[in-house]
Order: sequence, then C-alpha cells, then structure tokens
Amino acid sequence: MAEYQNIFTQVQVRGPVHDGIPLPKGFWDRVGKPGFSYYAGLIGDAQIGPIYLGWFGVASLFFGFLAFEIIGFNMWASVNWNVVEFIRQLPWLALEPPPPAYGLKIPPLNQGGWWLMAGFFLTLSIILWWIRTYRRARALGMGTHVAWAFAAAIWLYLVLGFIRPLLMGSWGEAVPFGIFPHLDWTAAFSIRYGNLFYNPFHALSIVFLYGSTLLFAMHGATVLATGRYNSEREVEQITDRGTAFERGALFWRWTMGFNATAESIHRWAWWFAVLCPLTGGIGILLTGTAVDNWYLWAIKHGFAPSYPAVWAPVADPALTLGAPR
Ligand code: 07D
Ligand code: 07D
Repeated sequence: MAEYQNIFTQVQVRGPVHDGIPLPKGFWDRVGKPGFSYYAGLIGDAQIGPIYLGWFGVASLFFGFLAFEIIGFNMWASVNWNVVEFIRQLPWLALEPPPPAYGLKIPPLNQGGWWLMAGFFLTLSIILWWIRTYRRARALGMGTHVAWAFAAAIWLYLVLGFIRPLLMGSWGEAVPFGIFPHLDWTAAFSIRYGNLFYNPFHALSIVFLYGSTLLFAMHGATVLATGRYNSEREVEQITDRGTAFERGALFWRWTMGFNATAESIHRWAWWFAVLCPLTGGIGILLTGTAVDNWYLWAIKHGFAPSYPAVWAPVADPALTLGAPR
C-alpha cells in the first residue's frame, strides 16, 4: 500500500457545502450552486462556488476578453487567417506597438493602433480586477494586503507598457503582445541599454525573486513537515506550547540560531514578493530616461571594473554614428 505523502496531496475531509458569511445589503449576490470536486480537492479546497461576480468583476472579464480577442485576431490575420499556421506559429506571433515615428500619436489600426487599443482594454481589465480584490477584501472585513501586493505587479506592468513609453515619448518603446516576441523585446532591451545585469535595481529585483523562492520553500516545507502536529491550524498553534509551530520555530533556531514566527514569516514573504516588481519597476523607469548604458554607468560608479585604455576607451555603441536613436 502506498504511504500517505503530504507533499503530493491531502486527506479530503468533507463537511456540508458552505455558502460563506452573509454579505452587507446593496451588493450583488453570490452565484452558482456550490458543489464538490474530487479533483479540486487534490490541489485545494474541494468545494467549488458560489462565486461573487460584481460589476467590477463582470467589467474586468469583459475588457480582458476584448483585449484577448483583439490580440488573437491580429495574430490570426498575420498568418492570412490560416487556422493551421495560426496554431503552429502561435508562440511566435505578435501584436507589435507602433513604430517609433508615431511617437505618442494615435497610429493607424494596422500600424500599432490595434496594439494601443488592446493595451488600453487590458489595462482597464487589470485595474478593474484590482478594484475587485480590494472591495472583496473589504466586504469580508479583511486587510487589503492582497490588493497592495497585486498593485506592486501592476506597477511594473504600467512602467513597462505605459509610464516609461510616456517619458520616452513613444509607444514604440513598449512591450509587444506575444509569447516569444515579448522575450525578444526583453533581450533586446537589455542589449540596447548596455546589459541590464549592471542595473542595480535589476539585481535587487532578482534578490527578491530568488529570495521569494527560498522563503516559500522554507515556509512550505516547515508547515508540511509539522503537519502531523496540525500545523495548518494556525491560531491555536501560535499561542499553545508543544505545538507544530513551536517545533517549526525550534527547528530553525537550532539550524540557523534564529527563527521567524508564525506571523513574521508571512511578512517576510509579502515584502520579498512585493519588492521584486517594485524595485524592478524603478530599474526599468530609470533605463533610457536617466541612464543610457548600464555597463558604462557601472564602470563610472565602481560597480563594474574598468579596463585599461590600451587602444581606445570604450565608446557607448548607442552613441556611435548610425546607431538607432
Ligand atoms: C504561474 C500564474 C498564472 C499566469 C500565467 C500567465 C497570459 C499571456 C497572452 C499570448 C507566473 C498567463 C499568460 C494570459 C498570454 C498572449 C497574448 C505566474 C503564474 C500562466 N509576461 N516572461 C512568461 C507575461 C514580461 C519573461 C510566461 C505577462 C516583461 C521571461 C507568460 C506579462 C518581461 C519569461 C508570461 C509579462 C518578461 C516570461 C509565463 C505582463 C520582464 C519566461 C509567466 C502583463 C518581466 C516565461 C515564453 C508565468 C515563458 C514568461 C506572461 C511581462 C519576461 C506567457 C502576462 C515584459 C524571461 N511571461 N515578461 O508563469 O515561458 O508567470 O515565456 O506584463 O521565460 Mg513574461
Ligand atoms: C511581469 C508584472 C506584470 C504582471 C501583471 C499580471 C495577466 C494574466 C491571466 C487570466 C514578473 C497581469 C496578468 C494579464 C491574466 C489569466 C490566466 C512581473 C510582471 C500585472 N533576469 N529583465 C526582471 C532575471 C536578464 C530584463 C525581473 C534573472 C538579462 C528586462 C526579474 C536573470 C536580460 C526586465 C528578472 C535575468 C534581462 C527584466 C522581473 C538571469 C535579457 C524587466 C520581476 C539569471 C537577456 C524586469 C528591472 C518580476 C525588471 C526584469 C530576473 C537576466 C532583461 C527579477 C533571474 C540580462 C528588460 N528580470 N534580464 O516580478 O523589472 O516579473 O527589470 O539571467 O522589465 Mg531580467
């Protein structure tokens, strides 16, 4: 008989379906008859629904769908409405922003106009969804920590596609829609501005990205490792002696000499996750606006070693004759 392994799934214990607490008057009702799904229970809670769909949720889904359709149809048009080619080439297809010549003007539809429209609807959809996370949290009497964490990601998204292009005076600076095209943009961006590795905010962003995975691994492992002592029942665990949480804390104090608490670990997690796109957004905002070449910037500030001027000093390739300006 296979041994029960809590790193894979959980024992599914089911009570009656639960509608959730009543909502204050004036809101939409939750919709959908709740039921149980064994498969949902393998990865999370087995109960599906009811779901709350307010005006903001419906509007967000609508505009998100609109953006998705505009992107999809443009990609399909780019392969002459050939279904097979559309599916075959999907990861490489793109909806590109306008060429630089248009600056911040509204371009013709097939010259980036569709891109501008899709970007507008996608942004609207994301902001409406943000409002939803804020309002649902408030309706439940929760803090708005989820909304503010989401806002950190939206900050980076807005810097990449809206704020930096505004400052640079051209929509052409923004990211294209498409799976590999947006990676090509990312690589080209790094090269154009002298290697993003020398941007200290890119480095900070990586610190928080890697730090997030480390903290997530440590936290997830600790809670699962103490599951046999009911580590998932956080409230009793924090105050009582001899609990799973005390063991988890002791484990880290014995191995590292220091331990987080059941509460503080979540603060660490929140800040690491939030600071990743927050610092990243600062790094992108500075690129091309305040700093034109991060490698030369790094040499100037003692962040990268300078090479002796044996033949000629290093010239910024972006400033040479014939370079795209
Ligand atoms: C696992 C939660 C689920 C979310 C998923 C994403 C779409 C887009 C639409 C084709 C962790 C759903 C994706 C709806 C499809 C069209 C039009 C979240 C989880 C599964 N990227 N990026 C991906 C986005 C940027 C970079 C994958 C979005 C910047 C690199 C996916 C944005 C730069 C790599 C994706 C965005 C950048 C990726 C997996 C917005 C610098 C990869 C994402 C709105 C930050 C990886 C082929 C994932 C990959 C990847 C989506 C922005 C770099 C398609 C929506 C411009 C280097 N990105 N990305 O799992 O496999 O996220 O690429 O800003 O290697 Mg990206
Ligand atoms: C994308 C925030 C927006 C997302 C939102 C979600 C939907 C989906 C889905 C319904 C992720 C909206 C969601 C629409 C709806 C459904 C299903 C957050 C996003 C609002 N880099 N790099 C980073 C590393 C290099 C470059 C950050 C590593 C090269 C550029 C991160 C390496 C070059 C940019 C990071 C590496 C380069 C970045 C992103 C290694 C390319 C950015 C953090 C080991 C050759 C971005 C300051 C993040 C940034 C960024 C990691 C290498 C380019 C830490 C580990 C040198 C242009 N890089 N990078 O949270 O902020 O993204 O830079 O080599 O813009 Mg990098």
